Amino acid sequence: MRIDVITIFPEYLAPLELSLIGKARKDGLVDLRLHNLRDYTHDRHHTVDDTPVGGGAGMVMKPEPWAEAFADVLASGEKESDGALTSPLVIFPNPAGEPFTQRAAEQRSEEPWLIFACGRYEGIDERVYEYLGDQGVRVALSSLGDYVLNGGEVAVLAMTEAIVRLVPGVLGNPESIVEESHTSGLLEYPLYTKPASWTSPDGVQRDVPEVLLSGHHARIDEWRRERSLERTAERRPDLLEGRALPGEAGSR
Ligand code: 6GU
Repeated sequence: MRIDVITIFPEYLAPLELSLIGKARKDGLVDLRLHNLRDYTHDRHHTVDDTPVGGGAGMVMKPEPWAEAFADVLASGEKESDGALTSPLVIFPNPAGEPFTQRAAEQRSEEPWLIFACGRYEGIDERVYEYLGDQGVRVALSSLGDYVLNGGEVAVLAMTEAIVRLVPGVLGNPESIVEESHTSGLLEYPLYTKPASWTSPDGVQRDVPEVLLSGHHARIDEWRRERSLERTAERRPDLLEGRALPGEAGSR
C-alpha cells in the first residue's frame, strides 16, 4: 500500500517512523511518503494562505500550491508503480467530514493508494475539492469526531494507524483484530491476566472471574458476549440502536 501525506508540518508525522507502522514501512508493506506543501510555492515567504474573500476571521489555504502538489504526487505514483497504482483515494481530514469509523478504516485498508491532504487555518479554498473532482479524482472528507483540531496532521496519525494495522502482514496476531472493540459493533469485554488472585496495594483481594478459569470455552464465550453487551449499553448505547434485542427475531 502506498500512502502520501501533503502537509505544511511534515515533522508532525515523525511518529510514523515508530513501532508498528515504522516496522511495516521497513518490511515494505507500506510505502509512506511525506510532502511539504511549501515546496510548491514560488514566493520568497513560501506563502500557503491568504485572507478569506468576503471577510471573516482567520486565513484560508490558497489553491495554487495544492494544485501543484497534487500534480506532482499523482504523477509520481503513476510513473513509479508502472501503472500498478491507478486511482488514488484523496482524504482530507476535516471536522466537517464523514465520521471515520472502524468500517472506514477497513475499507481504506484495501485501497492500494491513499493521499492525505492536511488543511490548516480555517480550511482550504473550496475550488481545490471541485478541481480534483473534475479531474476524476476520488475525494473523501473524513472526521475523527465532533471536536476541532488545529489541522489534519494529528487526524492523519490516528487514521493511518487504524488503517495500516489492518493491512495483511502488519499485525503479528491477526486474530486480535477479530476480538477487539468495534470490529463486532460492540465494545470489547474486560481482559485479565495472571495472577488469578491479586491483592492490590489498598489491601483488597481481587480475583479474576471464576468462569475464565473454568476451561469451558462455550461458557467463557457466552460470559464475554454478555459483558460486551453490558458495557456497550452503559458506555455507548448509540451502538445498540437498531440492533435486535436478545430473544427478538433475528437475534442469536
Ligand atoms: Cl479530521 N481535522 C481537524 N482539523 N479537526 C478535527 C478532525 C479532523 N476530526 C475532528 N476534529
